[in-house]
Amino acid sequence: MAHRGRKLKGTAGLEMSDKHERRDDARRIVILTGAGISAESGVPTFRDAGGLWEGHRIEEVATPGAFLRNPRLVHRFYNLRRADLAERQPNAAHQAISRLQACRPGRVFLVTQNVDDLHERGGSSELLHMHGELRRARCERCLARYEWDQDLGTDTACWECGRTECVRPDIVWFGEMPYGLDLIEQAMSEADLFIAIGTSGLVYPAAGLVELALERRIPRLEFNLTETDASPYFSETFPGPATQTVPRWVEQFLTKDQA
Ligand code: BJW
Repeated sequence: MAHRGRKLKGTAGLEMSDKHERRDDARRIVILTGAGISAESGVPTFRDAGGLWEGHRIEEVATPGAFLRNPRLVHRFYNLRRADLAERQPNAAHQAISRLQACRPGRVFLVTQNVDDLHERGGSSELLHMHGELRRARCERCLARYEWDQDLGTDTACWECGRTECVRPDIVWFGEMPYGLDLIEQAMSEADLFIAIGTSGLVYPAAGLVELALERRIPRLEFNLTETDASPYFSETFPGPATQTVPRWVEQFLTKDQA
């Protein structure tokens, strides 16, 4: 997945090339979600509030270097977010996606950058957490990964090898390889439609998926509160809160699909 190299100028050029894109009904859909889909459930996004947590930039707490320098700070960041999850409920956008998946079994590949579990609790059983999950831990020493619902600390013993000072949240930090890139590339190579919901399109390789879709000339839909830097790469942007735009689109899509 190439990093975005050049910015497309306006949408006029895209309209021209879109004429040649396939317009038949989408059979295989890839949906990429980001923090915006969980915003209306009360989970803060990364960049909307200045990207700060207690005065720290996200890059200061979400890197392997930060964990080496200050593991207590990093554990606190994730412990608070893990505990907060219990207060959050999936919203209408999570539920609309699971309805779409239920109506088109095996044909909607859902990949989320989010580390919350709101898609699962919204009814999606098939999805890929490319940036890991808050409710999982992993051991830096024996590389075991497992479900973990409790606070983590430097004294937490690994479930597998029993050692301490090596258990960390199972989260993909800056500079680390996201999970499931081979599956994502495979799904993108078969997709007829690409949809991005609630993501700023700033973090790679997720941000590069729309470019893959553009190369394959498949339709690309963006759902976001506003236009983003990535909007020129999409065929269509649906502005507004995801809890309104996504269920409306899913209903229309399924109605057309069943007609
Ligand atoms: C709504 C809404 C509503 C709000 N309705 N919408 C220089 C150039 C290019 C790349 C790099 C570079 N230097 C380094 C890199 C690579 C780096 C990167 O991309 N950095 C950028 C910052 C430049 N990437 C990596 O390091 C990744 N690994 C990697 O590249 O490995 C090597 C590799 C090489 C080749 C191929 C493959 C791999 C790893 C990235 C890990 C990201 N980790 C984080 C934190 C960990 C998780 C956590 O703590 O929770 O993941 S960063 C953070 O950003 C988090 C998110 O998943 C991710 C994306 O953010 P997201 O979801 O888009 O949220 P926001 O807040 O940015 O946007 C929210 C959007 O919602 C906004 O647009 C709102 O408008 C919208 N919204 N309410 C609809 N109601």
